[in-house]
Amino acid sequence: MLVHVVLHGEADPDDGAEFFHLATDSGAYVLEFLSVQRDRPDPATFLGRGKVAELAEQVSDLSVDLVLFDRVLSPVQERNLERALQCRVVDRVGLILDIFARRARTHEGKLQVELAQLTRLRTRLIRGWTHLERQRGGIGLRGPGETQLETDRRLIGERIRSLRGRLVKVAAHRATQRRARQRAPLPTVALVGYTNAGKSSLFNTLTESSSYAADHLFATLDPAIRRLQVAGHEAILLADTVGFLRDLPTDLIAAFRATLEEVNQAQLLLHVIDGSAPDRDAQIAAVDAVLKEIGADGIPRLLVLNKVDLTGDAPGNVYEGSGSLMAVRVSACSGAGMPELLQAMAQRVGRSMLRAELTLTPEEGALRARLHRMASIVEENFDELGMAHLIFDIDDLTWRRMRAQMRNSGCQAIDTPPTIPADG
Ligand SMILES: Nc1nc2c(ncn2[C@@H]2O[C@H](COP(=O)(O)OP(=O)(O)O)[C@@H](O)[C@H]2O)c(=O)[nH]1
Ligand SMILES: [Mg+2]
Repeated sequence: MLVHVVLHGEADPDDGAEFFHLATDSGAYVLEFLSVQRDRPDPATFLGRGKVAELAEQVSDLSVDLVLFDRVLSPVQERNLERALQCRVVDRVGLILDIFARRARTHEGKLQVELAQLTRLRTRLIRGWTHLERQRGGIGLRGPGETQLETDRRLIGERIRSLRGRLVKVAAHRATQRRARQRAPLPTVALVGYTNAGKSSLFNTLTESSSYAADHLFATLDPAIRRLQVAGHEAILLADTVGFLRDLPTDLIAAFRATLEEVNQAQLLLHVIDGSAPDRDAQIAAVDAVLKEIGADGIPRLLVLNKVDLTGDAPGNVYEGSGSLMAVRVSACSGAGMPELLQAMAQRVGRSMLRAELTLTPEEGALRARLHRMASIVEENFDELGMAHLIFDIDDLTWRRMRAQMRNSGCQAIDTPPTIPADG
């Protein structure tokens, strides 16, 4: 059950649409969405007594597992509400942290999210809390913090101290990590933008519309990273990221930035914009400001104006007066504009591909393994002497490097016909 509270005299920019989106993004199955008007928050239960009783009845009638509040609740309010409703209650901060917990990929991001979860938990860990079974409604309990739920405050305090110490060290080593990241096997493109802009939808549509070759190397990657292939270009890794939010609670800002830390390793950012949002210019400015704060403002950016099916704009490229590409208009839902977007991405980051052939002796197993990792094998045959004949597509830069190494190490590999551009 979602409870959206509108306080008297406060603007309600979207009638709870963002909240609804966050809840479903986090995996909630929404049985009921309530919008409640109130003059001011009640210190004990946020809502008035009558309203709480009404909610309790609905919770029991609908067998609700979890009540999500689109507000920041104090520990006391949260506890009182849980008692009155006989059900877990998670506030806006808990919900956002849940999303961050699932999205944090870098070491620093995970540490920051865990720190934020535990700091909150410490103030909320009160005896009697366990009257609620913890398996009911997982939201707010997932992520690195969840294993700590049953431990006591002292242990949490120790863990928090240790996390802080580790974060200091991580920050000190960040420069080294950046260097290591530049050795990523494929160019990475990250989707950034306001929550609800359509990043995840675009992520799915793009990876489906490209000639995506499922392969084992990437099958084990994070579900928010996928490999995509544009004909004639080297594959690209596409990363979905956590969305930017309105009124992000201040104690979550560090966790939010750290969750986006991986954006810094991308070669290109696709800034996804909900072209139909009335406040889209404010959203664009907010995203730009955050990118600057996390030091990602130097990364090339391509604007993607999404939801053309709603705005009625024609899909495709939008050029500046000077003739350079400014944005691509698309619809993640209908797929309109995808070919243009894939092309624009590949042109900016994808290296061109070659088709090459090699014959390797049985002793050159290491090289063969390397080719299997770095190239996409088109054909492989072994003759009676154990010689492996390979035909493969590889990006031209990697191939030039490998050939130079092969030459230097006196490799026996025979390079049969000259390499030709691959047709993808
Ligand atoms: N009409 C329309 N709706 C879209 C489009 N792309 C995304 N949406 C909807 O916008 C909402 C947010 O999409 P999502 O991909 O989850 O946004 P994210 O928060 O940026 O990841 C969902 O309800 C989508 O169905 C589009 O091209 N057209
Ligand atoms: Mg998303």
